[in-house]
Amino acid sequence: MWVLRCAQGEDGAEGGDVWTLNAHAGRQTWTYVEDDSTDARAVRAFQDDARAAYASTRATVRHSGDVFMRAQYDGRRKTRGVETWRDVGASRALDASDAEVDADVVREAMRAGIEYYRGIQDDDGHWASDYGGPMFLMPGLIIAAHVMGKTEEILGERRRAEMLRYLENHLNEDGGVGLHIEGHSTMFGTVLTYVAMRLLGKEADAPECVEAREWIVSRGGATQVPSWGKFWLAVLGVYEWHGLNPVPPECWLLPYWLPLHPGRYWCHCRMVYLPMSYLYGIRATGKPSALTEALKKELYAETSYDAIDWNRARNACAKEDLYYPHPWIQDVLWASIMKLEPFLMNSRLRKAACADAMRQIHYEDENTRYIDIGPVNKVFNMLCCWFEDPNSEAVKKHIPRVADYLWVAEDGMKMQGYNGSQLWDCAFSVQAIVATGLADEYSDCLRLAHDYIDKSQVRDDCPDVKKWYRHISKGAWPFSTRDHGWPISDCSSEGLKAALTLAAMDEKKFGKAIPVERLADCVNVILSYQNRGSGGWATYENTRSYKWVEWLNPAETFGDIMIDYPYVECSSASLQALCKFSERYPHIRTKDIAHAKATGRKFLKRIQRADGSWYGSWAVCFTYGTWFGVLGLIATGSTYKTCPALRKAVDFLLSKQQESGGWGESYLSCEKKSYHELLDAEGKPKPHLVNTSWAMLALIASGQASRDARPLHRAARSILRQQCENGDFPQQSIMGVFNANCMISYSCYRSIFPLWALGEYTSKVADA
Ligand code: LAN
Repeated sequence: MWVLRCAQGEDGAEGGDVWTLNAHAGRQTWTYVEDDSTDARAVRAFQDDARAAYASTRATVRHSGDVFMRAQYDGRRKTRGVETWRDVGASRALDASDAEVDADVVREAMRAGIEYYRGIQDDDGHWASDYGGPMFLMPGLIIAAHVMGKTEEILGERRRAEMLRYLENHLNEDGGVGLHIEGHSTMFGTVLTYVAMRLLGKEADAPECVEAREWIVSRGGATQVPSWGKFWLAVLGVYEWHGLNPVPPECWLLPYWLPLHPGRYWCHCRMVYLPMSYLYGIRATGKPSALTEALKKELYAETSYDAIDWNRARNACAKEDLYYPHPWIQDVLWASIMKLEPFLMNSRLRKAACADAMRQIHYEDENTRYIDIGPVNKVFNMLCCWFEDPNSEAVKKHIPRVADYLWVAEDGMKMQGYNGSQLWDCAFSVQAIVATGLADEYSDCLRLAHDYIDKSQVRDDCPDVKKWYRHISKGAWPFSTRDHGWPISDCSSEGLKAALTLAAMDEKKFGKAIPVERLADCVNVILSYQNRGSGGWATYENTRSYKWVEWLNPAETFGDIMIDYPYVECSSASLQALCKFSERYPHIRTKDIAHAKATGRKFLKRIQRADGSWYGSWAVCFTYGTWFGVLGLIATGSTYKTCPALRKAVDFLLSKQQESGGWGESYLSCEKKSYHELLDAEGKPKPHLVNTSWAMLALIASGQASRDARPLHRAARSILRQQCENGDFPQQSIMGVFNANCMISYSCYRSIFPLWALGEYTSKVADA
């Protein structure tokens, strides 16, 4: 089924040609369609407005996520109920008072919110949304397509035009580009964007290129780019391989008992360094061309390319990019391996190691239906397959799956951080809508969502899991789609929580419950994820090695990437899911769940900070972590009266409430690991709908309503005040994060969490 959404045609194109989004079993693909129907014309007119509005606000709010990702939602909006809430709600909600908000007002606001949100639900039951943010992903794809000589086939003219628009839109005022859309300029972002713009056809003397080049060269040139940037440049043929620290594929042949074995790394790290090691092992380099020769001249500060000191370049990194500086031990290690490299290069060992890496790459491709675990290894794996055999079936299967990562919005076409956040958003959406108490009115929407949850559960393990360093996945839920299939602890848990919620509702209205055997499979996965040592849960696998392995982290821009650490989010979600399951099926895995509860609870308490908060690793930041911490404690038996840890957490949250009644946290909290208030242009605290909702959800769960409901009334007002006339909520600054330093957009959060918080507000506060 084709869905017309934000359409972004070529400037000046005739008729109603539009970008359309196709969603099937969660797979999202954007296609440019020539269409002259009235609908298409209307959508095109709408997209032109959105783009113009975006372009005009960009100058002033350049890096604030405030203006992004609004327009794509309006294609199918429904407006029933909106006027009512405006009339009844806004005027009363706006006055700043501590009094309870009238229940009818809240209900009308929630209705308007759900009406809007269900209008953008896809026919397969999930909510498609923009999962962009990082700026270092798309250039890799553009470089790969160029090296493969398949720019036309992989990117095409329409995509290239939108990609160029996107890159230009995210140039900072100083001419550079950040690691992510809201970040300060970095060498990584700027060099890769520069190369991408040039490969997309922009001339070196275009003003955007001149400015970006100036940014690069004035800071020492592309030798200062972090190691992942160096790697891409080497593949393109505009950087020398001996100017890179080694990535020897032989490390895969080490015995697994070594804590340093790559099979023990965090799966994202492992899956990126795997194809990198193959490409490094064969020194995979694109053909030289006039353009690559030109780039060799443009990117560097030295008088000529031949004058570059590659040995010095190996460890060079611009200060703007340095988040995790190499410890000296790494420099010693790489220098020693560099000495061995000439002997390894054409050896039989190298051949065997590359063959082994290639087998693992094919395994990953086949078990994710060529989507791969993430956008980085997707592109590297495709390139490996091409270097192995440019005419292979593998290359043919890879190319159509590029579309799964591309998203069009008013800022242009971007490469997303994953193939979407489908299951994750859907599982939260179900819980949020049910919490509003309006489920009966929106049973059609929940029934569809139920279908998505049902269909996206992973039904089997991958073959020979141990041999390929994989964890079990039968019964798990993925973050995005079943096709992708990598299991995750908290996605499984939120999937299970949503499934259990729906299973308790009328089957005739809300769809058939998932059979208990399949829910028990999920419980089995969640239990298997708990780490014996810490008692906590990591993301995709168990923690397989020690924290000190982080010394080997070669990626200067990312922190905490080497092993899969236990996190408050994953642990709390797992505990909540296990407890919810136990309530409903007290006789299944009783002992195991009781043990997990007791040890998991200890873990949560142990990692709570002295100020009562928890650091959130996957969204901004302490409000997010503390929401999980609080719900985990409550699920495992805490009450405000009996648990000092819970009381401390509540005090922490209350201490951060702004005068406006909301909470607002800056992404700097993630980077700096201390609480940073979100500020407006004048430096005053600014509320964020999503932070406000997390704080509210935690406080309400702790029983705040019966102690002192006034902070909750003020928080509810803050949310209501910000709702848009059409029932939507504004997209505010970026809320997702990974590896402490890179931000990523969760565009559905602005709908899900305010609804959820208002829902809990009406039920719990009214009851108190
Ligand atoms: C994600 C997205 C989802 C996220 C949650 C489920 C929300 C979290 O609770 C656990 C971690 C997880 C699964 C997660 C890990 C890191 C990911 C995969 C991402 C943030 C999406 C993109 C990111 C990935 C590492 C980006 C590619 C970049 C590299 C540095 C390899």
